[in-house]
Amino acid sequence: MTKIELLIVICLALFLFGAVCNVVKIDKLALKDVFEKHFLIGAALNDDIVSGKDPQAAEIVEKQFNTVTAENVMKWEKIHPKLNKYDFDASDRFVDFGLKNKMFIIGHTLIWQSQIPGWAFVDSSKKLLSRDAMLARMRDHIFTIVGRYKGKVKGWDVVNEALNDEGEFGKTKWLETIGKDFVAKAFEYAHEADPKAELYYNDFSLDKPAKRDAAVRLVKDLQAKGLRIDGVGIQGHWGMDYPIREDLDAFIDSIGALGVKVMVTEMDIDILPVASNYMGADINIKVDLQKKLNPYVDGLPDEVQKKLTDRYSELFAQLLAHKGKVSRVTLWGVYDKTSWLNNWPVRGRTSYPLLFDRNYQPKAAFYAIIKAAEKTK
Ligand code: 9MR
Repeated sequence: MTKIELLIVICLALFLFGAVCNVVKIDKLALKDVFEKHFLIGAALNDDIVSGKDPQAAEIVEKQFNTVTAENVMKWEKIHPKLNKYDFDASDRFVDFGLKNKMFIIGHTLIWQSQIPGWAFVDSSKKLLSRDAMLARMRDHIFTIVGRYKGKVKGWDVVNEALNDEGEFGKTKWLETIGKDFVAKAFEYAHEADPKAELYYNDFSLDKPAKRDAAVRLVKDLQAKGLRIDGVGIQGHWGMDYPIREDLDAFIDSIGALGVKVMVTEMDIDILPVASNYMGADINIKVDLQKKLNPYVDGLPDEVQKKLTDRYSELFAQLLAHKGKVSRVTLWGVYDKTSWLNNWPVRGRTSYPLLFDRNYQPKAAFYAIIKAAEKTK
């Protein structure tokens, strides 16, 4: 063997060794370790994951995440289906899963106008409850649930989606029965029920200036009343060109300046065509419309996958650049197949919004956000 040949063999061996090391390293990568110095990282869990029906998803969660949120099982209609009946089977499973894995457990959500049965707001003759009666019902709900998981659930989305895009309180039964201080009352009761639990306000579109300013006012109002509020969650149901960079920066800065935590609580990125752009389309092109709205049933073309990957990378780089201000990022689901976005705003689509694909494999976006973290000193 000549010297040159020997050199080539050595280089080749080194290259192969490097590649093998890389594969092993990648297999060992866990998001919770990669992001440890930056923020908690987690996912919303459905009941199949915690009940053992979806063990592959559970394995991903156990390996990758250090915080979990209940996707549905703690919502009023599930946990408190009838006036004098609470159902804790699924929520207990969720909390036990989080405790077993030593995770930061988030309860979602105590007060929301959706996924709540109509009886919650009326008396036995179907008359809207008085303010006092509604407050009593709210207190009972909060005390029963927060009390049960005292010391176990570390943070609560106390109020969800109370504001509208104009920066006013949305017209809800909570507002109608109690008045504007329903938010303050919910925080007051939650704190009484578990004085150590962190308490959050959670909403979508908080990057929009009017809604952001309303959230700032809401936090200041609670603080002025001497109530505990630990953080604001921007849900993070984002798209390829939404939110715009400046607005997200402004949201993080303005909430951060109030001395409370900023969290991305329900992150996913929708790359499917925006359904509302097709509203009012000619009825004759209905079949065509199905195809247009659901174009990737057989998988994502490479160039679309790349766009999604770049978008994840860009958004994580932006969150990381706020050094220490963002305390948690939670993905709204574990893998694409079970994302709510397969059925919203159009039912039965094949969507690709998360970091793991339909076969439980990490996507390019998974590696891209790891790179983004590695680039952040
Ligand atoms: O992901 C949840 C989905 O399974 C439910 O059907 C839906 C019902 O409203 O709620 C979804 O989660 C929502 C969350 O609780 C609050 N923010 C918006 C989320 C997506 O709709």
